[in-house]
Amino acid sequence: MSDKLVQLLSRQAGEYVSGEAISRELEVSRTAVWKQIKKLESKGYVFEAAPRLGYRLISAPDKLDYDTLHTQLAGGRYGKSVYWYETIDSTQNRARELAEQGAEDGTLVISDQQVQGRGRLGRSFVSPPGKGIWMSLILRPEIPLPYTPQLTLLTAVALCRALRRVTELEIGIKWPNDLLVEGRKLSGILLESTAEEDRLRYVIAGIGISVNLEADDFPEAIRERTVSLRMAGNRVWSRSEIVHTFLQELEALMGLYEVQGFEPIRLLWEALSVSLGQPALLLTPQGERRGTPVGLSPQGALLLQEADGSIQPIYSAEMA
Ligand code: BTX
Repeated sequence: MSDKLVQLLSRQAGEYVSGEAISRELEVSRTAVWKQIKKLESKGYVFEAAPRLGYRLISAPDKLDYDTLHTQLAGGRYGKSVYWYETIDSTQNRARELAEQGAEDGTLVISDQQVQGRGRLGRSFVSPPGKGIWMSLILRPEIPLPYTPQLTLLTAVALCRALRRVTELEIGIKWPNDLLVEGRKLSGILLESTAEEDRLRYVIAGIGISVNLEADDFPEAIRERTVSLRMAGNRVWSRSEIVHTFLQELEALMGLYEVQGFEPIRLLWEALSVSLGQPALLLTPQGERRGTPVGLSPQGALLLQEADGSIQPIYSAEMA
């Protein structure tokens, strides 16, 4: 029935169709029509309902399926192998299993929905179906173990550049790895690495992007702090185009990093950061620190200028 309803409204190309006409054509009650509309909305369809006029279809959900990704990503360094799921606990878990089984550098695990999407420090990451990008990339970089945090910064730069390229929205990086638009969080990056005797075996770069979510897709507790590209740009975006553009940017930046080291990445990160020059409170494992972030060190630590004028490198912290 929901297919028939979509067909019927699509035939009218954005025009209103009355609830009565729909219920007549589909031979169901008007309450049943309303229930189907609600069900389709939860899958990413957007309708406008107006008293007396009925319903009209504004947009259909964006498709992110295996075939589209497989075709679009063939030929690149990242995403040569794609593992696509309709629903999964967390793409991080699946990517780790695949990495342990020897999956190659650049293997991409992506799911339309996650039921246990996770962030840092045990926080959860909201990952509803049909509207976001929830993916994990297996990386096997040949770098010394202490350089691993540089990859978080590199991933954030690649993602920020890709999202700006596709949407032309003013997206910035909040240290270390959140992407913000209009001061609200749009995307998070979670790098989990596995080492053996001081050698980096692999890194799982988990990336969550709230692409086409609506405000009420976010739980109330975080609604004020979060945003989607759809909310910021007032339109539905193609998720496969974003994945493709991000992987292209990542490939270019990783190439640069392998040849020239962290310096060019550091400069790009600083140019895209919204954290520099703003007084901040940092929660470090050693306690609270206040100051103004002024840049990144050559290794990738955040340089925090404290009240006495001294500049301290911060390697890991939460920015309040
Ligand atoms: P984080 O701990 O920095 O961010 C988690 C916080 O972000 C939450 O506490 C909440 O405030 C906010 N948040 C939750 N869901 C969303 C959302 N959909 N959009 C914007 N903000 C949100 C950041 O952790 C790292 C997140 C990585 C997520 C990816 S998704 C693919 C992969 N699989 C997986 O389980 N995690 C990663």
